[in-house]
Amino acid sequence: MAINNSHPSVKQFARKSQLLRIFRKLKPMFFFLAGLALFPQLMSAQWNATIGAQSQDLGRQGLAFLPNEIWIHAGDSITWTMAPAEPHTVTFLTAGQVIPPFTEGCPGFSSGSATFDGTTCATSPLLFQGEKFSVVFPRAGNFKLICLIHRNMTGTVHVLEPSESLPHDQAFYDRVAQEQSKALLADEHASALKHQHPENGVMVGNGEIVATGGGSHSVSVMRFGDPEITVHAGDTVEWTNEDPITPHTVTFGTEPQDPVPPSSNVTVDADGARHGVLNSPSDSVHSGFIQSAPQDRIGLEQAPSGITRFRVTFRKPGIYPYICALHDVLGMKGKVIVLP
Ligand SMILES: [Cu+2]
Repeated sequence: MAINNSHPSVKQFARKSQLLRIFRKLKPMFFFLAGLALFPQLMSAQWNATIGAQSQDLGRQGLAFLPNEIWIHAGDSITWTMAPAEPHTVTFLTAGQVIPPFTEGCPGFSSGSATFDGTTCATSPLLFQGEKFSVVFPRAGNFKLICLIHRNMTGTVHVLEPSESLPHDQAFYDRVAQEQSKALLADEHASALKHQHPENGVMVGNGEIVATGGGSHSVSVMRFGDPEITVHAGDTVEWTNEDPITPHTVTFGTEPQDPVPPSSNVTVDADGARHGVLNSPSDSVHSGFIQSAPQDRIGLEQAPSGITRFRVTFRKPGIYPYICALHDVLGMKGKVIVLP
């Protein structure tokens, strides 16, 4: 029997199966749209950023959020991944909040992830190499990002309404992060560790602050300028921290529990520098934090001058190894050879 295509039931069947085919093709799209209507967070994007950069020998540390400015939509999240051996935090404080010590959090810590909408602070604990921390931003606003242990390590997250268009994509941020990291680690000035020093003078680190549109970051050289210096018994060696931000210590012998104050055998010279005396390579003396003063701001009380200098007088010949108690894990170590 010949099939008559013009027969109404055959026509209907053909139309039906055509509709079914279209529906089958569109089914994934249909469920996707239905899903978006029911669960709007499905539409939210996940962004990635890096914390810190370092040279191969770990001596040069970029203390930075890379990139340090990101535009996202409300509902999106950002995951930060730790690149360097130097620890950092990812911290969002509320407007005007006093910056708390990193040991207390803001107060407390979120582990792994947090939500921040500007009303309640959120901070990671100290993050170490390879660790990640994610923050969800449910509400629009411009939020400052800081690290609780490094001054001048700041950034901004611009959270826009979903109706606004975003200026950049993830590939752009990856590129910016890479460029900023390269620039920090290649910084010429920070490598000039041996300039303008008196005899028996050792530079204790060096660094530079770099400002961008979203905040600032810095590079610190975690090294003693002359890691090995030779003097004579009775001489005094002088260490000076020329980093604009990072504190260091000069520590001979036993490392103290609290690295901030100097050991009890340290006195203060007339010019404000700290001073210790060593009679034997087995003796201990600890400078405490030597660090530049924080930046002043008009309208606020001025900060006292920083204590940036430590002197040690060596009475007896011998080999005196020392470390920076904060950065010895990065290789910040030195030695004073005292000849008769
Ligand atoms: Cu140090």
